[in-house]
Amino acid sequence: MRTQVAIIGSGPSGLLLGRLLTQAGIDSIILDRVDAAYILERVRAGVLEEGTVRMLEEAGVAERMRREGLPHSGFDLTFDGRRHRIDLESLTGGKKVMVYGQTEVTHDLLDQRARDGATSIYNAEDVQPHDFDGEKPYVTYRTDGVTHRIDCDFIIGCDGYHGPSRKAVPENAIKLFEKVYPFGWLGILADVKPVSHELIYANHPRGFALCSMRSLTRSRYYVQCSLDDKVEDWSDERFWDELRRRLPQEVADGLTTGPSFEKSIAPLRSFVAEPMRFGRLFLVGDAAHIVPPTGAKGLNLAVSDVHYVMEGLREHYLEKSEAALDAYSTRALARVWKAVRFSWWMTTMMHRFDDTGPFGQRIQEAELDYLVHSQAASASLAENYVGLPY
Ligand code: FAS
Ligand code: PHB
Repeated sequence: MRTQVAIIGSGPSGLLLGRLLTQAGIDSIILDRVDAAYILERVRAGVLEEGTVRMLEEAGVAERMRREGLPHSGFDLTFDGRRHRIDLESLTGGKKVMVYGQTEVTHDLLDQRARDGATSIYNAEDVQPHDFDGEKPYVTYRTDGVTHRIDCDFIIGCDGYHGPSRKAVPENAIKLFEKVYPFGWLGILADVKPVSHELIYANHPRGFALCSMRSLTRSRYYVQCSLDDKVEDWSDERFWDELRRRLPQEVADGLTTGPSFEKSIAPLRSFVAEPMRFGRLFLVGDAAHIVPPTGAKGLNLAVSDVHYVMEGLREHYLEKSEAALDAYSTRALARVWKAVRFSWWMTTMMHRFDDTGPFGQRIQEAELDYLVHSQAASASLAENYVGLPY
């Protein structure tokens, strides 16, 4: 088998890149170790930056998002029993974010790829990139016990943190940066009315909490939890009780509770691999970087990587230029590190660490008090949250 671009990973970055390549008349094959149904079961991100919305519109897959998505012009910070709104729209000269679940984005991209009739190979075992330091890279994989080979011009690793692409790079050719946070996020989905029309990020001595949503009738809530916790340790009753304790009374009093239909614990880490290109292998999205979800950056960074690598592939095939491909890693990493910093900063300000203690709590509250009363500080938070320019 042969294609121009072999994409490993059928998550949002692989699917979006595949769609943009199809629109440009460039052939691609997407491989994934699981199937589409499994991918759609994952509950992940909820907030899209304006740049992500633009990319989905460019890909021609924004119609349902425009119909069902929730444009948000601000969010609340709560701390010390107080509640303050960060007015994103006024602080950024009109920018907003779009609340529309990653699951829905993936669904829309999967439907589009099917309409395009482009090739995706699911349940592909032992996918491996080869010879990407030369001019003739190829990918191997196994299905039904038979090993197959795909010859290609480029391999794009959209295979997430645990995928084979980054791991195929020789150790002496890659530099890894990592910070693991000493807590996780316990998240639930429940078909109950969200407690607020916008998101609420809560700092509390008991730990962080986040009130989000997927629609006006489906809520997404998170509480910071111990890494020793297991989902079975958290009944719905315990979750709702803990969430109430971490919110100001007027918010807690307005909470609508109900049975959760999804409950999971995600570990938090900051991670960056440098560089993001190795000959004809390009790392995109979670394959190259991971951020704690506090700043709602993970999915959005994957999309800006797709923007940069697509510019390079378009120039290679349509303009016979290598400039944008050669610039990919530098351009992508410049934006990645700013988002990694912002996500680390928000996580550090909002969460309870083992050594936070009473002094650390006061420092966090003082930083938040300064932030919500300073136009300059709020504007800095807002411009990072809506997404820095590509
Ligand atoms: P993905 O991980 O989405 O996709 C990678 C794909 O590669 C998967 O389909 C996988 O099956 C495939 N793959 C892996 N190994 C393979 C192999 N060996 N062979 C073939 N295919 C392979 N971001 C936010 O902004 N907000 C959030 O709230 C948020 N919550 C998250 C919760 C969790 C539990 C996780 C893990 C991540 C969360 N993220 C969040 C980040 C997340 O949204 C990612 O940034 C986003 O999925 C990145 O997309 P991709 O780079 O496409 O990687
Ligand atoms: C979500 O809705 O899942 C979500 C929203 C904002 C975040 C993280 C997660 O910062």
